[in-house]
Amino acid sequence: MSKTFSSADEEHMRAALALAEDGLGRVAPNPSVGCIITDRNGVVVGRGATRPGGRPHAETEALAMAGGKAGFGTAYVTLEPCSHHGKTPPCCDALIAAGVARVVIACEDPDPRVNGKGIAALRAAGITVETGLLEEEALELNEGFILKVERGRPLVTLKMATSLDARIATHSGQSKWITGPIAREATHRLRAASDAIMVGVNTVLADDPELTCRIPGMEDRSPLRIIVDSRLRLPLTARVVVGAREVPTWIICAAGGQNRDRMAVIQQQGIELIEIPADNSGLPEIAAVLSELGRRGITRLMVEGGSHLFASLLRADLVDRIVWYRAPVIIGGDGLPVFQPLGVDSLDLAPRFERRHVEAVGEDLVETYYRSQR
Ligand code: AOF
Ligand code: ZN
Repeated sequence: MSKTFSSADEEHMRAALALAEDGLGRVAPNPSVGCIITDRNGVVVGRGATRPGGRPHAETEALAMAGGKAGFGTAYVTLEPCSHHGKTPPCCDALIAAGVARVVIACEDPDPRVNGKGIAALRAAGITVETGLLEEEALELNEGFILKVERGRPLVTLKMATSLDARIATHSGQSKWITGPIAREATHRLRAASDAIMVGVNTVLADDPELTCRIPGMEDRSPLRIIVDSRLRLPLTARVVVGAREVPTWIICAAGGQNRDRMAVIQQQGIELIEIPADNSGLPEIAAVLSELGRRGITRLMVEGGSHLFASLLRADLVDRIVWYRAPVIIGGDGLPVFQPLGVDSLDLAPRFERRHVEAVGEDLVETYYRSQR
């Protein structure tokens, strides 16, 4: 099916994608959608994006801004408009009522409540519907939402900052700072675009991180923090514990065998404790952890360390993306490696990634990798 879209169509869809991108990290469990509405003369009269928390939907926002000027116009949406009566009325009905003549959609909504029914409803109302404009970009933007719907787990992005030789600390444990300030700021931006940040307890013990977004003006965009702490070793003095009433914080521990008093004390700090059955090594089973996060509505998970958690995710083939900051410094083989052993016996079994992007950030380099098709 080849469709011809004009350069104006593409420009409007790009604008809609940019609106959607800004919502990443604050709309879960919903997808972040962008919508541009033009009037019958092709003049932009409405812009909208899914609001923080996931509602209202993008189309509602854009139609409200258009205020009656959408008649015979076009709506550009990054995701198929919804057709279900959820927590808000269907966006399809709103577009039909507003009298738009044409709807251009980047990609379909995999949510079984929608999944083609939105497109069908618009067409049944006599609206011209065209799909697939900038589809790849839209699929990439929605990957967290799509994975949650299709596999019941969030998009998993590993973020690491290492030396040139993939070390995260010296043999004495010194790790501050391997990469420079620009790379660190970029990390905070990535945090803002995530629904949750996850680390292993060893990372908290070693670095006592805050795991918040501290870019001036973006402090309210800190995501949920999750610490995998199988035996509840986290000290109550850790920054993530002390600040748990300001920034929501969950601890994931192994189910059963935990000290009940310790659990109660942790919960009293405002922390949500989640018990997950352990695997053979006594750690919460990682696939079950991700399923539980998906069930709780997380679509975009950023994992910031450490080397054990990275290795568990890689071993289970649950890594979708890697954002790797690399500093021009060499620590050597006695330093702490970014990955604990993976037990790779032959190269064809090693998890392989595709490089999508390389960029200089100050003195450092950031490389972005996507898991090859599996
Ligand atoms: C749209 N535009 O901006 C978004 C959509 O719980 P509800 O009622 O908010 O419905 C959530 C579902 O709506 C979600 O799973 C997805 O299918 C769709 N999200 N749809 O038309 C939007 N965010
Ligand atoms: Zn909707």
